[in-house]
Amino acid sequence: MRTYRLHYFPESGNSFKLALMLTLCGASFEPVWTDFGAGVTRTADWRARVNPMGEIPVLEEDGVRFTQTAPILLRLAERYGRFGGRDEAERFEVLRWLFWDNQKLSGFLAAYRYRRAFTPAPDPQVQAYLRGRVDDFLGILDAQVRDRAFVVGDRPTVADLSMCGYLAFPPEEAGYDLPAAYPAVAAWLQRLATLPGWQAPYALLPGKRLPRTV
Ligand SMILES: N[C@@H](CCC(=O)N[C@@H](CS)C(=O)NCC(=O)O)C(=O)O
Repeated sequence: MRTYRLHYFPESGNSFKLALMLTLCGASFEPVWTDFGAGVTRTADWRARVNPMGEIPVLEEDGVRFTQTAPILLRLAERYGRFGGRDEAERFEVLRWLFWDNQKLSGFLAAYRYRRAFTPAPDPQVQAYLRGRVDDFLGILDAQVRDRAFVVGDRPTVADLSMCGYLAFPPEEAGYDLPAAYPAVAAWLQRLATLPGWQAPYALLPGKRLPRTV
């Protein structure tokens, strides 16, 4: 049996993506809480020892470290035969949405939510810019899941697990009323939450939390 250690902090949606995938695949992991708020991931020591990219999450599989959630999710999909695409066309779609999510939805939503909920006095101009981008991306996701159960059709894939990473947290953190503004996204999240083994972010990512500003 493989052993996993996940370096994370509880507010990290990127960490949630991996914790959720492992859990849905029936794999357990040792949570390695990391003091992101104190700037540990910015230190030369942490970067030399854990991740030269200076990012959380880091997943250790049998002592080998891996970073970047998209390729890790794809690797786990292959390893467990779960949540991958069924054929070439689906695999292309999974990749397409994973790239989009990393650059767009998760990328901007993570920055917007972190400043909104965990940063004292964020710059309102920066927030307005980020919110405008997130609004656009949520509209794109809403259209995608309006007439299909999951992002790539009738079955959940790692594209869904990636894209829900920052949307599964308590709504007051990002400040979106999804059922009102993006009803298809809200319904899609509810479908994901019925997957056997699903757990909410703070249930999967325990430990000391950052002080919330909203
Ligand atoms: N594309 C990366 C994003 C990872 C990421 O941005 N992690 C955040 C925390 S959730 C981080 O460590 N940010 C530090 C920074 O941007 O300097 C992934 O999928 O793993």
